[in-house]
Amino acid sequence: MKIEVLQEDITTLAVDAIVNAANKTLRGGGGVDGAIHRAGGKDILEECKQIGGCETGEAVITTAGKMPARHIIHTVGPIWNGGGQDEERLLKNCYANSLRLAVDHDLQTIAFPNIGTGVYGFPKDRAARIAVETVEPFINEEPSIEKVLFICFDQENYDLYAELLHG
Ligand code: AR6
Repeated sequence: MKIEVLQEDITTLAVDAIVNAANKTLRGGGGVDGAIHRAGGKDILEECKQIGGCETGEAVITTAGKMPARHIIHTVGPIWNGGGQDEERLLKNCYANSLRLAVDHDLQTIAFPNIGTGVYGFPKDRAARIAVETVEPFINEEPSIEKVLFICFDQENYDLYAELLHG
């Protein structure tokens, strides 16, 4: 299986890239973004400042500072506003653009958090379905990606992903 579901702190993983659920400013924040900047140290913020910012659904890459991962792919999820503002397509773009960036940088193992499902309020069941339905076909057609880890911090997300992937 190229996909695994784990209940972990994403900052502890020794993978080629961990994905950050950032905001458009790339200046850090709460949730997983805060945890990543705390664990990785201040060099990450410096790199983010150089990049400048990131649009919703897009992705950018930095090093991972003091964390065991090699890189951080920062992507910006949509703020959930009822579903009528293209939120689903934008969340799909987060997963697809992060994977494209990973391929462009020859990264083979990637860990995703549950983008959008915390502060940004995206319904967890819909977000999990979008994540799996975007990542699965992408990596089936992209042999350079060896492993994708879905890192579920809370039990509800873990159960949703386990059900989607293992029934
Ligand atoms: N490891 C893995 N997952 C985590 C961790 C962790 N250490 N900490 C939290 N999560 P959120 P969003 C989960 O709010 O909804 C920030 O302020 C968390 O349980 O981090 O995309 C940014 O700067 C949830 O399931 O991201 C933005 O302003 C998931 O990560 C805004 O929040 C995503 O929750 C982005 O909001």
